[in-house]
Amino acid sequence: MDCIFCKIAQKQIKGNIAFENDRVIAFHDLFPQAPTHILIIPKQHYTTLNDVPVEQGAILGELMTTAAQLAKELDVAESGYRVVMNCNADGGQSVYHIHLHLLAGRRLNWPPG
Ligand code: DGP
Repeated sequence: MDCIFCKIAQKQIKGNIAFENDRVIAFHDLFPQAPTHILIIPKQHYTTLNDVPVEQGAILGELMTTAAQLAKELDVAESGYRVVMNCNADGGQSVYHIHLHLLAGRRLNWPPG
């Protein structure tokens, strides 16, 4: 499968890795939209959020708790941060391997564009 994030997870392409365990890997976004912009992905390929079976939903919780842990380590947990998962075209998804964005380090606007 020709998936750039699978290749990063499998170390076929170099990523600036912030965290890794058996199930998830987190790396810095190539085109950061904030001073801190990390992508947290499952190592297993799911194309969109729609493709995660309910019985495998625990991985989504792990993406979130990994984001919170990274926010603490990067000292942005108290100042604040945003976690976002875009889904399909109207959601702004451009890479079709699910990923949670962790954005921090500046005041983020709401509503998003
Ligand atoms: P989204 O639009 O939600 O699918 O976000 C995809 C993000 O992935 C976007 O912020 C840019 C980032 N990105 C795209 N290609 C690469 C890559 O090869 N390496 C890294 N680290 N990030 C990438």
